[in-house]
Amino acid sequence: LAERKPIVVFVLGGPGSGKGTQCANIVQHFGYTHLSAGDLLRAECNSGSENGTMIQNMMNEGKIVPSEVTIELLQKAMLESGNNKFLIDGFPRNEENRAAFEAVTKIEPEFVLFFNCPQEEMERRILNRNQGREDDNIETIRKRFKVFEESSLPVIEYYKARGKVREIDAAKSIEEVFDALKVIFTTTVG
Ligand code: UP5
Ligand code: MG
Repeated sequence: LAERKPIVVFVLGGPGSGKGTQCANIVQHFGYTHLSAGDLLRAECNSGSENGTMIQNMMNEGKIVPSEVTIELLQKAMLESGNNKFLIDGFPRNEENRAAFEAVTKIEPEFVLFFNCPQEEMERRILNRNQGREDDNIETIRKRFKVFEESSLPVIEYYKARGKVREIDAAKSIEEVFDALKVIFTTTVG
């Protein structure tokens, strides 16, 4: 996979910050393939895989699934996509995810998008989403916020220290957020 020199952008931000919504916009305009780690894990559960129950239980608790599982799914999706430009949405979620992805794939992200959004707004959005996600209940939402603050923010700090983070004010409207993203994608990579 590394030999193909893929362009990888990590799309990070709290639960409900708008990662999936904006990745769909970026795909339309800039020809990336969108890989949501959460969506891949949900599909793995629904496929009846041997890990399905474990994944489901962890997601219902807002916990981070072991990185071997997630990285395997991401690598497979990248290879099968036939594309060489990827938005990896919602991964890496902790330091271990980050280090394992780098060690296994030898891929470093081009840059890292950080969707910064106040918690009250993210909570409102998730509670309004109504897509039947089992983790979209208030107890699990609170656990997801806690895991984000404790485990995922440090990953963003890691990349900030390396000058790789492009921060977005994700509290704005969908259109305004996409305008800001267009500037980043037209000035940073093709
Ligand atoms: N919306 C979007 N943008 C808006 C805007 N600017 N203004 C107003 N409304 C806006 O958006 C959420 C809702 O808000 C939608 O209704 C949208 O219309 C509206 P969405 O784009 O879906 O937000 P997103 O950031 O994608 O939220 P999501 O809930 O998917 O984020 P999470 O990070 O919580 O979920 P994910 O699927 O990535 O992970 C779920 C779980 O999987 C994790 O908790 C974890 O248990 C597990 N997981 C792992 O273990 N490992 C991984 O690597 C990844 C996931
Ligand atoms: Mg999402």
